[in-house]
Amino acid sequence: MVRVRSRRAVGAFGAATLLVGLAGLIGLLGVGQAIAAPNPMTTMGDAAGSTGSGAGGSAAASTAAAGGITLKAGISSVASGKVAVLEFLPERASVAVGDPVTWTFPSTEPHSVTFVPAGAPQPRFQTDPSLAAPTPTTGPVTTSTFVNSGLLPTPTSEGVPTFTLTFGAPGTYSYFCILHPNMVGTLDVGATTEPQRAVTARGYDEGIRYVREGRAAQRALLAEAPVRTRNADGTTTWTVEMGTSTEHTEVYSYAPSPTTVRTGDTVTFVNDSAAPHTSSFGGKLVPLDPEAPTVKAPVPGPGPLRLVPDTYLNTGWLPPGKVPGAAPLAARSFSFVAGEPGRYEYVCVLHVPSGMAGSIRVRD
Ligand SMILES: [Cu+2]
Repeated sequence: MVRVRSRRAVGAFGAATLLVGLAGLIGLLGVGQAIAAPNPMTTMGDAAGSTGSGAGGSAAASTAAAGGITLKAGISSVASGKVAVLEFLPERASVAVGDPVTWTFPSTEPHSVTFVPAGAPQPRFQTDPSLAAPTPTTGPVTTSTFVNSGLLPTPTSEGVPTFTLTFGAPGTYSYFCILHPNMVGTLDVGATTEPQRAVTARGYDEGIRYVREGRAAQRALLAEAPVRTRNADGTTTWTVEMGTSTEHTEVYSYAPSPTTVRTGDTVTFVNDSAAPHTSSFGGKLVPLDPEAPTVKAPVPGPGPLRLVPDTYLNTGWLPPGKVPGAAPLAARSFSFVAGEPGRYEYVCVLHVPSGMAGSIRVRD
């Protein structure tokens, strides 16, 4: 399986305030309160991290009240310190034939819940963008059903979107996310539905483990000293990593970041992660749609580009490096030359909702 991790996300340009620590961790997972609450189901909608609860929350509650279970399709939050868990939580659960299974989509990163007929290949958003739209079912799911939630949340989603299915025949069903090949879940459909409390607790344990994994990778990345190379002309080239990846997470931090560079220095962004990223300068001039041609391609053209204030400058999508058959380093790198002094803010258009942003200060 090709382990390309691509991302598509649109959203408001959120403030990248980081609330690290245990409170952030619990806030991210949300399930701490869910476990403690008398009725876990009614709090599932609040277990949404930064996105808050909404219509989806009450939908999940009413669904669960009917005897089904509720799972999460990924978790992430700016409050978590820019770590996104790319897993279904819990990864495996049991449900009775006919009982509803509801997935909530509390992540700032979009995901899908997609079932294909047994033995059929898994389609990918990267090769079939039409999969972003849902393909609903007309009845209970069987092992020969194709059903796809589409990518959720969408750019216009309010609250926490949910997706509910029932199953018409016993069996072991595996499902996946069209964006994240590592994201695979299993449902054991049979005679009994396990208690929501057990499902929630297991999802919580898995989520905690994965967030810790991502946070450790993030700490290691942020602890690295700025990478610099002296050039023959006396300038310096600085290398900045665009995030990093672990088995279950993506970390949306630019690092190691030089605090200050001099006019004439070069800043080279390199993507060694498992997801595509951009470095896009220009503040309000940066388009919010990752799929826009002016986001996918370098603007105004191939690098190196000179940093100019109040100007849209864009690397285009730099492909991931931590995947089999990754693009060569040159194709995953993009350079800017520091222009006049000032502070230059940049974001990853794909991961703005996850707080992926940075800045470069240029002085003479
Ligand atoms: Cu990104």
